[in-house]
Amino acid sequence: MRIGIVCYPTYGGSGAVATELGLALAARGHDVHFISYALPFRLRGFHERVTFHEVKIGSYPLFEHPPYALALAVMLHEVAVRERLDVLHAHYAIPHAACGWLAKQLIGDEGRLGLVTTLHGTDITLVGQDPSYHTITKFSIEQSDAVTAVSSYLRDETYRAFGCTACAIEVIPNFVSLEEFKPPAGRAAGGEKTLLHISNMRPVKRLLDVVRIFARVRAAMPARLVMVGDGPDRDAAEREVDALGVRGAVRFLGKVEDVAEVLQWADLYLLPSNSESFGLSALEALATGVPVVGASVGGLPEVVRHGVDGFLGPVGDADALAAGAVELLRDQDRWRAASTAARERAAEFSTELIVPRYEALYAAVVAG
Ligand code: GMT
Repeated sequence: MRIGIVCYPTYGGSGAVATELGLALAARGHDVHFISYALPFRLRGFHERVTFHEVKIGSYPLFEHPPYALALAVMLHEVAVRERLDVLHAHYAIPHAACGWLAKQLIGDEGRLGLVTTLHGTDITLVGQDPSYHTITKFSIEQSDAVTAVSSYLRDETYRAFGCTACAIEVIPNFVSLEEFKPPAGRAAGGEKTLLHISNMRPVKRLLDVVRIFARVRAAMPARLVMVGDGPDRDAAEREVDALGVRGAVRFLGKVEDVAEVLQWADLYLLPSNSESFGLSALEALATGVPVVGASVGGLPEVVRHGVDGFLGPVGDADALAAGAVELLRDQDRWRAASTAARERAAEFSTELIVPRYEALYAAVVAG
């Protein structure tokens, strides 16, 4: 098939999933066209069946905010016609699903383009519910030929918030490459424990809780914290590190290209977010054999099994989450069992199991 993928290129889960999906589809023989305003951050190297189309946003002195969505719709239309796309897959509803719908209108009788939309998280739980975007988000979900959500939680939340009872949303969970994300060959037992957090450091990630959980763990055992990524809450987290007197044990690495390698350092992954529709980074940690400590809300309990491959506790309760972390790290046998279970759990979300579900969906959309 000839598949267009429109996504955000920036550091974040939806762009990561879109890119890994496109690469996996290309490896399975499809022609894949990525369309965005910059190269998606996980799209590295050369791939024979992959093409990147950069959206140019024309400026004009009148525009305080150049209309990216219009430039994107025009580019989607151009690519769809020139490359004879069968399917356009929009990742993150705003504005991609609406732009896909516009591109379809521009195509008119020139051909048929199937529009698939994948809902990822804050496009539904936060941004999409903002009155400025609610109507267009609902409309573009209803107008898509197929809609997927990355967890049952997100599907149900979409029905609840948008009331689009007519739209059948299929849950296709995120996936992970078990070859790329794998436990290190040998892990030293005992000694200093490494706790890891990776994110785009927005308020939803609760970075202060990450630091607070770590400080409590460090009071119980030798430990260090590695923070990967960047974003608006990084400064506040840096200040909390100083306030709690743990500066010597914390490293902020900034954005890292190869998160699979960094995960191999970790003994525990921290994801105490207010809500994760799925928690892709948690799945990647599990695949690396790293148990996860996080909040028992949103879609995270569909990925991490409390008491099996991690610990899930109340949002904002740093004491409870830290106690869970200490319990896991203190007992080497318990940690080893959780690590083994984590890898087994991740195998249920392998690329080989999940990507064919997207292929089947595309085929159904093309068949009409
Ligand atoms: O929705 C967001 O906050 C951004 C989004 C992204 O584009 O980075 O992340 C979401 O999509 C990921 C991939 O499907 C999920 O793993 C994340 O849980 C989800 N983030 C949230 O729900 C906060």
